[in-house]
Order: sequence, then structure tokens, then C-alpha cells
Amino acid sequence: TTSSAGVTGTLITVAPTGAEHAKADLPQLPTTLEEVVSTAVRCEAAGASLIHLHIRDAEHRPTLDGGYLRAAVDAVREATDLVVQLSTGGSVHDPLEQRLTVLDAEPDSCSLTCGTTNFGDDVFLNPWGFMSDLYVQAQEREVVPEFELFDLGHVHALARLLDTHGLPFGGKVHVDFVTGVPGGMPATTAALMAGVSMLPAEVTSWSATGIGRGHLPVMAAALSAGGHLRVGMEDNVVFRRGQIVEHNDELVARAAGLATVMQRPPLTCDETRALLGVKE
Ligand code: KMH
Ligand code: ZN
Repeated sequence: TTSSAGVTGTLITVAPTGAEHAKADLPQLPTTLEEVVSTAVRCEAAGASLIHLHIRDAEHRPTLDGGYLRAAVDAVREATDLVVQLSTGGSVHDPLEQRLTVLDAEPDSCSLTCGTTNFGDDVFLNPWGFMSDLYVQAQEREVVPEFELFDLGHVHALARLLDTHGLPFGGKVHVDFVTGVPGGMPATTAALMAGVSMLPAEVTSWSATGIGRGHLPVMAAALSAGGHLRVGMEDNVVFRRGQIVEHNDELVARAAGLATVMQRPPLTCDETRALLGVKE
């Protein structure tokens, strides 16, 4: 997993919304069901094969309400072939018990963050008991977890999870390095490579994202090291100096272009399903 040899395509994940930006500050952020679906369609056309979703309520606030989650999963499935991943991270204010209920919406995949981290001035809580419960429930419900690694300690916690509970549903282990969160590992090539070098042997694929200004450096580092890519307004809203992202598909198209130049063109949704061991 640490070498680029044999990695011939690129999984591009789009994380279009997140829980942190306010619609009032960023009106182009997709928050309504209609906006999420049209974003999904456009990002699939631009080269994404997986969508990482946080859902907003009628007031555009982050919600883990089961009705909203289920409606989004169904609508994105109806309109696209994208692998649908729901965030179990939610927002820093969501209680752990409610974050576990995300699986009730029956996504293809769920995020699973491998440890607590400072998150700006807040704390993103992921104690061992929560990680462990979420992991086992995902196994039982045949949902494929994507392990979110914000720090090097999270890589070690992932190894503990695999040692304790065995492989996830589908038999594949895909991790995503989320770099550049204030409180987590920095969005640098050096930090990313340290994380990659520590990955347990069970890991079958990895992707990376750089929050904010680390976006492009981490993308380039991941591509050159055999990693896959995550982009989207959850992570970065600046397309280039002085230019705010108007639509998530701009970020997907740029990632797809760079991946194609690197002779690792975007994977199709079916190829991504096979890579991740997601249910057909
Ligand atoms: N919104 C962050 C507190 C995830 O989606 O699983 C957590 C997050 C990670 O975005
Ligand atoms: Zn997220």
C-alpha cells in the first residue's frame, strides 16, 4: 500500500457539504435535497465515484435525522451510480448515540473516525467504545466503513480495531487521511507519508484530503504515492488564490484532470464498488 506500483486508476470521493460551513456565508453550498442530488449528478459526470454526505435540515443546519438521511441516500441512488457514504462524524455537537443511528439509513458505506481529535476550538469525540460499537454494527449491517485518520495515533487505533474485530464487511480496508484539521496532522507530504508508512497490512486502499490550503499539495502527494483522492467543499472552498469554489464539480474535474495526467484516470462507480467491497 505504500507504493504506487499497480495502482492504475483513481477513486475520487466528493465531500460536497460537511457540517462546518454556514449556508448564509456560502450560498452555493449544497444543503437542500435538490442541491445535493444535482451536485451528485454533476460530480459523477466530472469523475467522482463516491459521495461522502453530511445532511442539512430545512434551516440548512446539520442534522442526523433518520428521515432526512434516508431521503438523501434514496435520492442520490436514484439519480446516480455513486457509492453513497454517510458521515457518522456529523458535527462536533452531535451526541455519540445519535451518530450510531446513521446506519439505519442503510448507506453503502459510512465514515468511521479512528480517534478523538481537537477540531479547531472544538473536540471531535471518538472514544474507543464508540469506534468499536460502530465497527461491529457496520459489520452486522453489511455497511463498508471508511476509516478517517486525522492523526498518526488514529493509524494505530485502526490496527487495534482490526485486531479486535477482524475485517469489515466486504473484506477490504479503505482508509482516508484527513490532513490539515487544526488539531490533527498537518496537510504536508511528510505527515501523509508517515501515516502511509504506518498502515496495517490489512489496508487495501487509501485516499487523502488536505483541508484548506493543503488541498493541492496533499492531492499531488497522494497521486504520486499510489493514493486515491477526496475533494469537495467540506474540505476546501478556495479553488485558487482569490477564487471561491462555485460548484463542487470544479474540484472534482481538477482532480480528475490531474489524475489523468498522472495516468491514473478516475475509477468508474463499479470499479470503486469492487475496490471497497461494497454490496452490488
Ligand atoms: N464534521 C466533523 C466534526 C466524518 O464525516 O466522519 C467530522 C467529520 C468526519 O466530518
Ligand atoms: Zn465528513
